[in-house]
Amino acid sequence: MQVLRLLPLVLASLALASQTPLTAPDAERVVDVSKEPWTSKYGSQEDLGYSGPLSFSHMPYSRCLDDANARFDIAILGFPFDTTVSYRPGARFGPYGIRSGSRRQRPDGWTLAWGQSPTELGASLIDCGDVPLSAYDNLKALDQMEAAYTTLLGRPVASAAKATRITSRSASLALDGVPHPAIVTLGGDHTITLPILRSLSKFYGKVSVIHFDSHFDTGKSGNETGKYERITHGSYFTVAYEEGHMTNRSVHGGIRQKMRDHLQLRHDEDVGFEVISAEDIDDYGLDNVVSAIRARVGDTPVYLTLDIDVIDPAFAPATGTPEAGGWSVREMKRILRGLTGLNFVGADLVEVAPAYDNADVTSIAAADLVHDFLAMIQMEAPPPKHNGPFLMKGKAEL
Ligand SMILES: [Mn+2]
Repeated sequence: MQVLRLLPLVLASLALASQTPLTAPDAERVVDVSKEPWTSKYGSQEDLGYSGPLSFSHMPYSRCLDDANARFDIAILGFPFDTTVSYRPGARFGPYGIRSGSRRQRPDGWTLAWGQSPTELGASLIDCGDVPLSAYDNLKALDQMEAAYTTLLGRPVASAAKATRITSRSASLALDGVPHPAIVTLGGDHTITLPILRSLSKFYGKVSVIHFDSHFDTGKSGNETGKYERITHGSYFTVAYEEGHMTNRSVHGGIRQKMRDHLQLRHDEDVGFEVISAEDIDDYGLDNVVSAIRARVGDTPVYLTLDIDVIDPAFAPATGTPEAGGWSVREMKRILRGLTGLNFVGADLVEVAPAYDNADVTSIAAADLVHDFLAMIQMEAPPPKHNGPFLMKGKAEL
């Protein structure tokens, strides 16, 4: 008890001590890090796979909306939003989960499948953090997402227009003829794609959407519903099409949801989509699926959006509306490689809800797919097949 009575006195004297200014000579002391015990003996304070602040793949991190000096060609951006879901909530933790799943990745990670790493391809990469979104007012949150996305799209790029594929493509497609950064957004429930399309159309006009998902997401928005209810993670594409942000050359891949009736297909076509089902990969083969997607979007500006529920729940259980019978992660990765060289102006990965995960499998798969996005949107053409050890036999070097 005696000690407790003395505690306020001790705390007060500690506070006083911490307010005492450093003496001038110490404040001006020049520090040579290289001669200090840590650096001289062990080198730099490097992040390990399981340590460091949580940025995507240990990229440089900045709160870009606040930081006018942040310069980048490709930005990772988190939209922690999940208040328009129809089944299990939790995707507001998606950006955290995907970053967490990326801890063993680095942006210079080189793979046999790509024969490249995202950093080798030249674009300047940054993680711009998460946007603080209203969890109570969906219309406000949609406006916040559009404002944030438009802010970053309007920022000057880091590289000269002709220096990288990503900046030269952006300059050639943009309505103002100037290169704009590419943003890879981590969702969030799928409604986040609506404010993104609203923003992109200001810079590029109408875009075609490549949409990987087990669900159509082209539900009728319905005039009979209220202003909040009409925009959900199952209807946002209808709203985006009606508002004029999309071409009629979009395509779904991996669809397998149960429909109310076949008329849903007609409405899907009316809002600009062609359907590739989950089973088409067996009936037509993976290469034909890739060719069909490429032919569909052609040379239009392309936005890629991937709902993690396109992947079979065996590989990615942590999502809001799981559907059995999906593609494997390896199949999805192969399709993404096949799409390299299209006119990508941005991409997102959505609907990761880490609370339903087991041993981080969904987060790790999602982070790996985002790593693939970073190569896919930069390279000129798909990497050659079998760019692996079998072809290297008998070769002195790559
Ligand atoms: Mn879905």
